[in-house]
Amino acid sequence: MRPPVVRRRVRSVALVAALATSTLVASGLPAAAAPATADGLSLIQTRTSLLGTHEWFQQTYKGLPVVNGWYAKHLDRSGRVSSVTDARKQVPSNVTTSATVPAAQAAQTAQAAATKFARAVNKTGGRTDATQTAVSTKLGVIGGAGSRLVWQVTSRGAGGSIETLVDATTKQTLKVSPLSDNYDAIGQVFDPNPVVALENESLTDQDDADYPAIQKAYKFKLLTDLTDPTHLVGKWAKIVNTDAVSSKTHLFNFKRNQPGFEQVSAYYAVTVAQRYIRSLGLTDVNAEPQDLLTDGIPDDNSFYDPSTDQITTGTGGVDDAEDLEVVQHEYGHAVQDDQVPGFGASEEAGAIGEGFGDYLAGTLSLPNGKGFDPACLMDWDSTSYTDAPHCIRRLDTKKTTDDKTGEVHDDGEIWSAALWEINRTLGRQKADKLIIQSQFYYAPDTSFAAAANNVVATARALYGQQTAAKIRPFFVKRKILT
Ligand SMILES: [Ca+2]
Ligand SMILES: [Ca+2]
Ligand SMILES: [Ca+2]
Ligand SMILES: [Ca+2]
Ligand SMILES: [Zn+2]
Repeated sequence: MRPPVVRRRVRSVALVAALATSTLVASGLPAAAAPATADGLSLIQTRTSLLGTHEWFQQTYKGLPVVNGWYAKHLDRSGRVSSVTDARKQVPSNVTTSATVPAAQAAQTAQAAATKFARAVNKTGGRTDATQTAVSTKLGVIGGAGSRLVWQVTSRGAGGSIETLVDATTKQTLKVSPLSDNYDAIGQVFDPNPVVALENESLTDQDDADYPAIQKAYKFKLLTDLTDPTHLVGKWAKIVNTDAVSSKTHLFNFKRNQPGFEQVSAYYAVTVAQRYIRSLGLTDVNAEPQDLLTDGIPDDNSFYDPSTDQITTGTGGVDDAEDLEVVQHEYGHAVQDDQVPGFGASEEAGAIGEGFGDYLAGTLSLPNGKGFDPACLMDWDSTSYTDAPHCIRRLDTKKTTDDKTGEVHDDGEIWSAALWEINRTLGRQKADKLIIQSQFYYAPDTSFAAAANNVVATARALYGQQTAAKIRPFFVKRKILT
């Protein structure tokens, strides 16, 4: 539960002493009517910030929560109350606490009201499953004018969560309010791709058909961070196609034989990648809407163009954007280009670019790959041009610098193999944080050896000498370092 942002009033420090001694009297609340705790406040959370701690309390009335009744004490680092936030409501002492409307009836009333609300605001219009289902029904008291006992019902549906207040005496619906009011949409994707999802190496493109065997691979996913109410334009990804799809219902339900499918897939691939990078604490790494042009070329190829800062995906064989790993490989280039202007200005730097793109796709697929050959890349796109098992490249080759061919994708396997072993040894998040952080120090024309030294130095700075010593041998094994 989170206290509401609005309605907080911060009192001056001068008032703190008075509140501390006779809090309820000072605020005009009935001091006698709060048996649950001495002062009618129940501690719900304590947070530590840079300047002290913040104790948040739920206001109670005869043991029941007061809806939107909050109180917080802000303590400085020496433990002294520096200010309080008082968002309590007045509740007269004659408000009843025994409901005449049973919980089940209240839940039913709330579900109906919430479903009607969801349809009215067009959050779920056109969907067959607009229905809201009650997931929690609790007694509470609303304060202020019209103070009374209510059932506080939280319901959930495809369009999000809704809170409904039902009068516990008259069964009247008092208030319906969305708890998750944002532009998040829902769309279907393959995650990370059908070969991995269905663990089936015999699936083929079949000329972009939506055939029965592949339909089991569709997954509904939340399309988060949208900033446009109807288009796939958000904080981290932006579809720039001239045939960009739109939806007024927050539902982007396309099959793979429709161009909208690649658009949803690319939007999703980039947004989850950026959100993951941010979750590592790296909040300034290509932190902008990534332009995405899907089905932009007929070739069986995709690319990131640093001069336009755009990713373009092709339609040769399997449409490239149907495979999250293709999009995320390209996003790897966009990430490095954002960290180091002009990155890739030498053959080895170019190979590091390809190796990191592969690595990023591989590490992002780990949670959803169910352990099905996680070192194999672009398992679905590559069904068009490889024999089973279908991998454009792998993260676990035995390559060393002795195997260099001068072709950046081939040589990228030398780099990605070292990164992958770091990932398998340190764990995914620890390794990813280290590797992406290290890239800030790369020169645009770096060498394998210089970049490897950056990774080791970054490991030392982030995690200490032991970890640095643990990962260095992976570069030695590849003859990148001696
Ligand atoms: Ca397609
Ligand atoms: Ca960029
Ligand atoms: Ca393709
Ligand atoms: Ca894969
Ligand atoms: Zn590439």
